Amino acid sequence: MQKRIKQVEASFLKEIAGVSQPADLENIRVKYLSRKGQIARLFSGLKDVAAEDRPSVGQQLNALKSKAESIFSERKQQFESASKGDEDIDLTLPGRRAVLGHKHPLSIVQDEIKFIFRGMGFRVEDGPEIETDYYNFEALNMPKNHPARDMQDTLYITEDILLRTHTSPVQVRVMKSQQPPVKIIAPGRVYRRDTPDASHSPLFHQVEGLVVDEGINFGDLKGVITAFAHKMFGSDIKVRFRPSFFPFTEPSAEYDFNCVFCRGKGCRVCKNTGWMEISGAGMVDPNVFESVGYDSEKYTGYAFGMGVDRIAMLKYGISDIRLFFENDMRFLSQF
Ligand code: 2NL
Repeated sequence: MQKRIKQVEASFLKEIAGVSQPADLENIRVKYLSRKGQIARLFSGLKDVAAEDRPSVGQQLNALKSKAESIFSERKQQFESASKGDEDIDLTLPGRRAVLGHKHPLSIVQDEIKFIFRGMGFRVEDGPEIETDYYNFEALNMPKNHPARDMQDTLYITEDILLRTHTSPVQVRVMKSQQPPVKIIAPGRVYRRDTPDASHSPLFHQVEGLVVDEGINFGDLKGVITAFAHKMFGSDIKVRFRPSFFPFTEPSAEYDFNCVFCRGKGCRVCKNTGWMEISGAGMVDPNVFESVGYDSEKYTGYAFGMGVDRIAMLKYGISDIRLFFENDMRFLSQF
């Protein structure tokens, strides 16, 4: 009897493992688990077992029966869940069109700026948005209590940790880690404590450029900024530089492009001047070179800034910077 139980169990397990379609499963159910199946027949044979062995053989039979039933229902469920999927899919339905996203207008413009400068041999660098006072101010010739720090309203995290107010700290980090020649741009988010209005946002985007080598001069700076203006807005756009002051450059300048709407003729947007202020630039102050460990007798360099948000506003004719940050799909889907 014991031997019969083992045989039935072994052949049940073998057959159920080999099942490949629901009909096979039904055959196995009939063969083993039905009222006249092999397991039921084993139970019928129990009466011929010696009385003293009957309880233990009965137990073995019960164990076989419940094991076979649970393996059977597990297999049955596997088949049902596999076939259910097919029944739910109507293969004649047209497919769903995937909704494709696209770049944010600021990313489009930032990528274009990067492309133009890469084409002139600049490498693109980035760095942390949370900075220390040292990298954001101190190394840029703005010691504590320097009046120039009032020019920027800074968002502080602690007395020494802040949200960068420009991407210059990226350039400071690059200069501290490598000797000239350096030819880089640093694009990214910057932060100022400003009340938002049509032309101010506490978060905006900047690209700064830095070139350091022997014999770099202001003419190189003018050439690069002019080439950028031509590639970005067209070769009829003129560029002019006006004297200015920044603690980190000497001499310093602010630079203007011809108004991109009237191309310099004068219109409402440029208040009939024909010019639009873009940003600032200059020759890197020797004090900055000293704080990063460059020989300021041997090397000279220029640096410049530009506002990505402002350039994007000019390119697309957008009059309110806040539109870039509201994530209104009616605005964003136009780009
Ligand atoms: C502006 C325009 C500017 C720089 C940024 C710079 C960076 C290093 C050294 C020297 Cl690491 N200068 N950047 C220079 C001139 C202007 O940004 O209007 N800033 C207030």
